[in-house]
Parts: sequence; structure tokens; C-alpha cells
Amino acid sequence: MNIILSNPRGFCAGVKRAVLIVENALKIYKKTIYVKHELVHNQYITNQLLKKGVIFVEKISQIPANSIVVFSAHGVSKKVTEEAIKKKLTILNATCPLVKKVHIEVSKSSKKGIETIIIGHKGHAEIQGTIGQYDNKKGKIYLIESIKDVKNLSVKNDKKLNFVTQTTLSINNTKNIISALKNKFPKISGPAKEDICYATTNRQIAVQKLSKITDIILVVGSKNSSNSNRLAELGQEMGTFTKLINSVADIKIKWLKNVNSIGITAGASAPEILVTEVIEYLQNLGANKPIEMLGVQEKITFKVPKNLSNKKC
Ligand code: 2E7
Ligand code: F3S
Repeated sequence: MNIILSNPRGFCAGVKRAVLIVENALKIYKKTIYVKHELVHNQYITNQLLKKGVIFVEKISQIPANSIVVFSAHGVSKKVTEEAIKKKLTILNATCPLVKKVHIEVSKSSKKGIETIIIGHKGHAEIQGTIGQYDNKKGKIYLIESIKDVKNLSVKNDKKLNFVTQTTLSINNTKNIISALKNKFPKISGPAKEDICYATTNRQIAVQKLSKITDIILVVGSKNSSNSNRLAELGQEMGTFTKLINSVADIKIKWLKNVNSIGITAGASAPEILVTEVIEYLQNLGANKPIEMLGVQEKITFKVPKNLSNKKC
């Protein structure tokens, strides 16, 4: 059995930055660090931080006044920021800079009263944060998830309309939704393509390539991780048996029957240690030394806020 490792895989620059923000905050402040939502959607990372004393909360009301709060990489609404300020919390913002960019777009549209359409998954933390940048009561922001939603959507003024997207969507699916939007609202403005980030794009391109040379793909990532789910969906759509696994413990031996070539990738929030554990397990079953599939080299880095470190991550 051959093991082929997807490239790129695993941590993106936004996740590296978010993890470093919390780790540095723990060292610098030597106080309880509260994190609003899961810092990133990965059970292993969450458990590691819990062990270090981090407290995860869903609401600002759960945090005592004057404490330190880290906003998760997925970003928060304006209301949440205001609530945190009101409570005199020290805010360490781990919102990914690529999400921040989308926030700025929505905020600009809101100020101008331009109706905005957001393509994304209802209930996801990033979507809640991005929708929450639109606070103009006269204008409106509409969430759509599918082409069917485009058909059912009606806006007040289709001459002044903008769209944005979640950063971790399926490239193919989003392309089709945007085409439908542009057909229905020819005057709509938005990003040149979409707001899907470089890491999501690169991992999807790689998994597509991986699916052509493997019998089965294991995607390391947690169940609530949007970008990891999109990788698993894509592998399956490409016709390769693909499973999303939280860790090596999720692997079922029956999946490996008659398999010659097994592909492994990891979502943007999944640490490499989990991939290593999967490789070790497969090698114990007799698999060959893993082969790294060639792919795009990612050079993007994001700085952590100055008060936490000058280091790049
Ligand atoms: C923030 C953003 O934590 P994740 O699994 O998040 P998703 O959005 O994929 O559920 O991955 C890293 C990440 C991706 N996007 C963090 Cl906005
Ligand atoms: Fe940011 Fe994309 Fe990662 S939005 S957190 S670089 S998956």
C-alpha cells in the first residue's frame, strides 16, 4: 500500500497566527485567556488549549469584566466587539486578515446603504461575524447558500447591489452560484472572483489532483470544519472514496481492503501531528514510506498583533 500526501495540506497562515496569538497571550499575560468560540474548528487544538487553561465561551456575557478575550479566527460581529469594549475586556483579535478584508467590504456597503448578498453556510461562525458587519437598518444583507436561493431572492434595488462570500466554500459550487447571481442581477458588483481564500483554493486543487492517483482519501479535520468538509466532499465528487477523520482513531480497517494507494490531506485547522499519527498507523499495517505529492508552495504569512510579538508566523 502506497501513501500519497497532498500538498499543500494542514495549517494555513490564518490558523498559525491565531494559535500563536493565544500561545503568546498565555505567556505574556499569565492570566486566564477567554476565547470567543473555538479558536479554530479542530478538536485537537481545542483540547490542547483547554489543557493550558484557556476558557472557550460562545457569549461575551460569560466572561468576567476586565478579562482578556481572543476573538476566533472566524471573526465576530460589530455587536460582539461593542459588547466586549463595554465590558472593558482586553481584546486580542485573531480574526484572519482575509476575513477582515471581507468585513471591511460589508461595512463599506452598509455605510452606503448598498444591499449586500453573502454566499455561505447558515450558522457558521464566519457568516455570523460577516453578516454582523452590516448594521444599516435601511439597507439589508441577504444570506444565500444555493442556486435555489438565488432564484427565490428578491432585493429592493438591483442597480445597487454587492456580493461577498465565505472564505472556505467549494470553488466549483460558488462559481455556479455567482453565475446565477450575475444572470439575475447583471449590475451586481463584488470581488473579481469570490472571497474564497488562497488556502481553501490550494487545498481543493490538490485534493482534486490526489483523487486521480489514489483509491481512497483520508481528510484529517474536525466535523465542524467547513474547509475540511469541502475537501472530503470534493474527493467524493471526483469519484474517490473519501472520509473526513478527526484523528487516526476514526479509521475503519474495512476502508483499506483492496486499497493500493491511499491519499492523505488535512484541513486548514488540522495540525500535522494528526497526519503523522495516521501515517504511522498505516505503516504499522505494512504501508510503504509516504510520498509527498508536488503542489503549490505557500509563502503567505500573517503577523501577530504588535503587543503580542513582532515575530511572523
Ligand atoms: C477561520 C476561517 O477553523 P477552520 O476549520 O474553519 P472553517 O471556516 O473551515 O470551519 O479552519 C481555519 C479557518 C478557516 N476560515 C479559520 Cl474564516
Ligand atoms: Fe484565513 Fe483562509 Fe485560513 S480565511 S484562517 S487563510 S483557511
